[in-house]
Amino acid sequence: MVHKVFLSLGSNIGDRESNLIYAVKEIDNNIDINITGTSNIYETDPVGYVDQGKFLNMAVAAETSLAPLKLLKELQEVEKKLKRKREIHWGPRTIDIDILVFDDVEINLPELVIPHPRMFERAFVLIPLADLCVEGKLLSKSLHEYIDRCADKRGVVLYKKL
Ligand code: GSY
Repeated sequence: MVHKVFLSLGSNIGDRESNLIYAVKEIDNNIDINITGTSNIYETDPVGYVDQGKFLNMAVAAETSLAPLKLLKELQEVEKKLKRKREIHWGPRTIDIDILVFDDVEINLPELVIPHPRMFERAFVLIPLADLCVEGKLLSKSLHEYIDRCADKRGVVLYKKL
């Protein structure tokens, strides 16, 4: 069975754009994951721990035959390949890959919550995601209505059109 998923990617260490592109290629190289769309890349002010460099963020749409936890494991392997070091909780990272949406499934496990619990409060997630969604709609919600309410929306700037 093929599942439709949306992922969020972010990087604020090293060559941030190369980190994102490498991660997208690695994900697509997985025989069980097929990337069907990539958003533009945005430069974004850090949210949470703010004393760190700006992020580049993007979103991808993909199809996968993997179950949610198996998909999470494969994405964590990609993160490991990019030698992610997380010295500070919510601090700088080479790459962060989050599963935002998996079909219309709801999952509440200690290691995985879907839809991503904070996605509708974060413009750095929603603005790239809206690039991928017809009429900016996902899970019957208007992403632009949520973006309007996001405190971080002014900190999200188009960096590169893909
Ligand atoms: O949740 C992903 C990591 N992250 C980010 C991010 O990717 N972008 C921005 N702008 N702020 C962030 N804070 C955290 S934690």
